[in-house]
Amino acid sequence: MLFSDEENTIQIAPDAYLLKGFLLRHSNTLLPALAEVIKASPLRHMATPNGYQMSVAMTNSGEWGWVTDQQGYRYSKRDPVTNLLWPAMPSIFRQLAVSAAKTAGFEDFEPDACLINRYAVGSKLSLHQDKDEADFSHPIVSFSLGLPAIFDFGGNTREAPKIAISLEHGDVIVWGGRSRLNFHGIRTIKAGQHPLLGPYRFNLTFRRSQA
Ligand code: MD6
Ligand code: FE
Repeated sequence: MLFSDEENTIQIAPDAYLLKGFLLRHSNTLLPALAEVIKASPLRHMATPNGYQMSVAMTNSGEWGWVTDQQGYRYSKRDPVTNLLWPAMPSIFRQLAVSAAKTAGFEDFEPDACLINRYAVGSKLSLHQDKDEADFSHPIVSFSLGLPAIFDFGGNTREAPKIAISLEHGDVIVWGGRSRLNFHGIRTIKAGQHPLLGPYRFNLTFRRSQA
């Protein structure tokens, strides 16, 4: 190994860490599991409460899934497209998310939701807070796969200064505690081809949605 785990764990804010390359050795198990989830609950462009269609395509796995429509943002046990429960969270997803949380100092993370975002070239995610979960004492664990992206990470208000973080295939961000409600977003994805995922970036965010 070129670097120790410690050298790959970079603090980006209070209680927020970038785990550089954390998933790199696991593509061969993660990607087939991702494909299975997407087969059961296909990626779709959801509508925001004010009627726009998101440029990012989404689906979920786990007991709960994040959804948005004209009624607002919320967690739902069922996929509104299939009317079935969301596909179970693959055990490789859960194991890696729990292990990443531990590496960042969050010992008892038990995710009940995994939101899957697929970014095509040209898509982006505007600055937002993740605040639809019941208890902000739980962290969020975020996996980056495929094309690279620039992640803007701000503070507790929309206007607070932001840092730009480059996220590549295999990177994980864990954040919680004092940074849990920080504003963040993904800048427009640039054209490219990833050897495993083609012209796409996938992001998996693991959350504890219920108390
Ligand atoms: C993304 N991620 O990386 C979007 N939210 O595509 C998020 O919005 C996010 O990465 C909360 C915590 C980590 C994240
Ligand atoms: Fe977010």
